[in-house]
Amino acid sequence: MTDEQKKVLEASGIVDATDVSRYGSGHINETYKVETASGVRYILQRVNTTIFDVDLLKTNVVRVTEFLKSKGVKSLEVVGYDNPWRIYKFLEGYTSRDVVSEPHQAYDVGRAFAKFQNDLADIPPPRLEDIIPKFHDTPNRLKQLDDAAAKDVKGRLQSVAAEMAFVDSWRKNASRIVDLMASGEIPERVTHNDTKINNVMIDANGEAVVIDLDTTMPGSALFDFGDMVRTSTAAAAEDEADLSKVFAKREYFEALAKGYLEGAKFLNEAERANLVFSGKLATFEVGIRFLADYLAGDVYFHTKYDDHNLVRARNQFQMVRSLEEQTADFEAIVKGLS
Ligand code: ADP
Ligand code: GN1
Ligand code: MG
Repeated sequence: MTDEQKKVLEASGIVDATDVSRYGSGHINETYKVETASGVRYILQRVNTTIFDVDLLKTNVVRVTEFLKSKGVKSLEVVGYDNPWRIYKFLEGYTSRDVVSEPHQAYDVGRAFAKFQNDLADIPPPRLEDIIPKFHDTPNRLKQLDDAAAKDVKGRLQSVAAEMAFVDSWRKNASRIVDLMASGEIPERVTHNDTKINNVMIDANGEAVVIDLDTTMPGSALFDFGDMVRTSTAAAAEDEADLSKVFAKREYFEALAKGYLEGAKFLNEAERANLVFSGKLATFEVGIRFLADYLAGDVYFHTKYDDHNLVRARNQFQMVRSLEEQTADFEAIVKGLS
């Protein structure tokens, strides 16, 4: 444990820490597990200040967790904030995973995020802060990719011609959800915006707690569902390099959609009609963000090796292809569940 970590823990009254070790597989913050002499454990995080305004983020996280607590909904428990650090109680008995291995796990994820959206639908005003503006504005994400390609700071552009060609073939689809939001056909809701599978923790009884609340802000339910499709229907991890292992599994999609639709009774027709599309678009969007970061020199997502972001981007584009191939089948599943 560093002196800084010790000081931060002590400022929150944690004076008996015995060990602080890196934890989890998040791409943004530095997460540590804290052990103490009394046996009580904590999560200590160094919030990524190049991405987040910690004070703004704290405003949303505290409002969201306190509102959920007031409703008796189990959520993250904030112990303290000490910019750029924060401490949560460790969720004992709950685990998160990076890939589904049984359909019921996808069902649990769908149910958990539908409940999360439901629980927050009546959070009192004011509107939550836009923590990262244009977070799910896919045309803006394309612009960021194009800017990174134009700059090509690492001279990597020539090696990604096939990926850029795939992006070009998909550009026409990028604005559909932002356009439907602008026209009012798709409503703004309080959404999580980062519903990847390891942002939900589940106990032995299937009870879920939604974590990583940093991007909980106004958004579209479709990007929440889309990111669930991206991560909870995948047969392999998002950085699996062997593309023959990368595809969306029908039985996981069916379980996920069932779990989500059982809880998300509030969806309107336009939202329902775009559920399957949202999976493709959210996966495409993350793919272009990984590719843009690869071109920009790996400055946003944590990486473990040189081409990590490129491997992730290829993987995501393969998932888009797999979701495209199964579109008619997945549409039939959603219809059958509605
Ligand atoms: P990032 O923003 O970097 O993704 P997260 O907040 O998602 O960071 O935390 C990373 C990982 O740490 C999670 O996927 C989860 O496994 C673990 N984690 C986070 N908060 C808790 C908690 N309160 N209790 C136990 N584990 C947690
Ligand atoms: C990041 O923080 P984490 O690892 O849960 C990212 C998401 C991406 C995801 C891709 C704030 O999520 O938007 O979809 O990586 N979070 C932020 O795996 O950018
Ligand atoms: Mg996370």
